[in-house]
Amino acid sequence: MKAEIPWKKRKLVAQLIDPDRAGGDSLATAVMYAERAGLDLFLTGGSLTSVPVEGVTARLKQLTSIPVVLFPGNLTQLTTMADAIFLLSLISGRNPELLIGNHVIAAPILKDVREKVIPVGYMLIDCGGGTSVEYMSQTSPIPSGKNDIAVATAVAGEMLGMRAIYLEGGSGAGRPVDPSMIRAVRDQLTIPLIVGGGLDSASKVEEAFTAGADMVVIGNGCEQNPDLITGACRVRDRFNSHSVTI
Ligand code: 1GP
Repeated sequence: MKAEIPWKKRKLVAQLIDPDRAGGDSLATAVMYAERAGLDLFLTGGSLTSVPVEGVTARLKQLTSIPVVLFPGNLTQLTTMADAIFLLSLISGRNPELLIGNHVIAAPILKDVREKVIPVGYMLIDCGGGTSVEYMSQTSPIPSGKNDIAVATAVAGEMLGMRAIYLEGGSGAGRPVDPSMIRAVRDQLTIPLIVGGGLDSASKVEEAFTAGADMVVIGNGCEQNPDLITGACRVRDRFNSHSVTI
C-alpha cells in the first residue's frame, strides 16, 4: 500500500527535526509539545548534517506514534526507516544532480520501499538573503514577486507526476514565502501545496494557510520556542473546523 498523507481531509502541520539540533533532551521535549498539540507529521533532514538522520528517525519512532517523513537534504540522509520518504526534485533549479542524478543513485536503495516514496516538486523561493539550501544546491531561487514563474514551475511539476509541490523559503528565511505567490500557485494546482521556511509565529502560519497552503513546515521557530507548535496547531484546528479543504 502506498504511503498516504491525509491531505484532502484537512490542513496539516509538520515539524522539521534537524538531526544536528536534536541532541540531549531536545527531541523528547519536541515530542512532548508535538503530542500535546496534535502535530500531524515530523520531517527529518537538513541541508548539511553531521549526525546521521537514521538515528534520529529511529529515536523519534521509539518516542512517538506521530508519523515521521524523511526530508533528505542529500544522499547521505537516506534511510528506509521513516514512514514515508519525500523524493525531492529541485524543479526550480537547473542542477541535473538534483533533478535526476541523485534519484538514480538512490533508486536501488529505495526500490524495496517504493510504496513509502512520495515524489515532491521542491521549489526554492527567494525570501531575502542567501540560504543554506541555495548554496548547497548551487541553484538560484525563483525571485520573490515572480509569481508567474512559480506557477509555471509548479504546474510543470504536477504534469511530470509529482504528488505535492513544496514552496521553500529556506530554513531560517528572513521572511516566509509571500502569500500572493502561495495563492497564485494554489489556484493553478490540483495537488497538495507544502510551504516552509521562516514560519516562526502562529500569525505567519495563519497567513500561509489563508493563502492556500495545505501543509506548513516549521523548523527553526520550534527550536527556539517549542511551544510554537501549540499555536500553529491551534491555527490549523481553526481552519479544519471550518471544513477548509483543497
Ligand atoms: C526548511 O521549510 C523548512 O526546509 C523549515 O524552515 O527552519 O525556517 O522553519 P524553518
